[in-house]
Amino acid sequence: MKTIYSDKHTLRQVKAEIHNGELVPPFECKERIDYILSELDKRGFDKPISEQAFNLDTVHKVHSKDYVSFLQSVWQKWQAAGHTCDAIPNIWPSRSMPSKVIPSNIEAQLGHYALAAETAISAGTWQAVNAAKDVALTAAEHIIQGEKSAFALCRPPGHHAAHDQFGGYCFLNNAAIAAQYLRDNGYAKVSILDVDYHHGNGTQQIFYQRNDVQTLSIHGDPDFAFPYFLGYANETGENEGEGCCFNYPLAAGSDYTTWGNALEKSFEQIKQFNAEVLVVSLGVDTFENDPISAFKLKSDDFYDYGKRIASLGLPTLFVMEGGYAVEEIGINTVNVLEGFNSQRHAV
Ligand code: OKP
Ligand code: ZN
Repeated sequence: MKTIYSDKHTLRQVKAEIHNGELVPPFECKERIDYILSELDKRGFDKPISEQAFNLDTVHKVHSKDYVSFLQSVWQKWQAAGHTCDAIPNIWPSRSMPSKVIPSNIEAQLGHYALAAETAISAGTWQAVNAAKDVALTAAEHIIQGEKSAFALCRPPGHHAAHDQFGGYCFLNNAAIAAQYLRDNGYAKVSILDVDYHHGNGTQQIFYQRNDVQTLSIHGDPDFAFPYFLGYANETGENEGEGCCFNYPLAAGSDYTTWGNALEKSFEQIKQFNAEVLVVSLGVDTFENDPISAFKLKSDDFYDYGKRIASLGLPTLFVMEGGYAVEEIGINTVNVLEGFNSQRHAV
């Protein structure tokens, strides 16, 4: 399996995130990628391939143009307003003032386009975000050219990014953009399986009214886990998309037996949908020692579910999402890929 990777991810380095009422070093840090690269190398995976540059056509099919221009220009506007530190949203159009007007003030714009406050924006953020989308598209192109699998080592992650909102460390929805590109290049039906600990709210929202892309997410029950306001089991899709969305919220402390049962249920739906290609939003924050999550998966479990995903027999694009136990992120991520490969070679 080929890995696609961009060193431009290092251009995104923010000072802090708001966590439990204080500013802490960001969990979503550049070192995450170093551990994954070194583990891939250690286990004999091919040297990562650099991303090709893509224009914004596919991006504009899943995100609004005004949102994308905001991402491109927010740092300059923030600086022009006289600020030198990272930009952090802090006020929202909310239930008591539900304005759809976008004020010209940059602090107000941050609130309009943000869904949460933990995600700061720094000087190189757009460059890193844009490169992550190129990584996802380059990997999708490999699938289109006939590769049976590919690994898009994206950073920052994407699955919380909605049609016109950022948050949860995400700006452009890399998996959604890849899925759209697959749709536009010969694949009639795409399933996106999100195994990150957190609900893939952005991916769900983007495809909620569509029947060509099925979304499935296994995650901490939003009653107690971020992003709290989406990801319940009774969200099933709308209009044309009715019946194309599946959520598997699980209790805090869930282990691999419980998690694996949800995985099997998701497989039944993927088969019933007749997916032609699978995009996996691969977050390894389901790991027992993840600092911000509450599931109990062990490192060996990642290898096992990689095998199980391969048993679907679909062309599969893995897109990196979360995972914050930094020293184990490489082992857990590569376990999934190696498990997948082992099954593929067996059949
Ligand atoms: C991004 B991805 C904990 C709040 C959690 C944001 C989590 C973003 C996760 N106090 N804050 O899905 O791994
Ligand atoms: Zn996550």
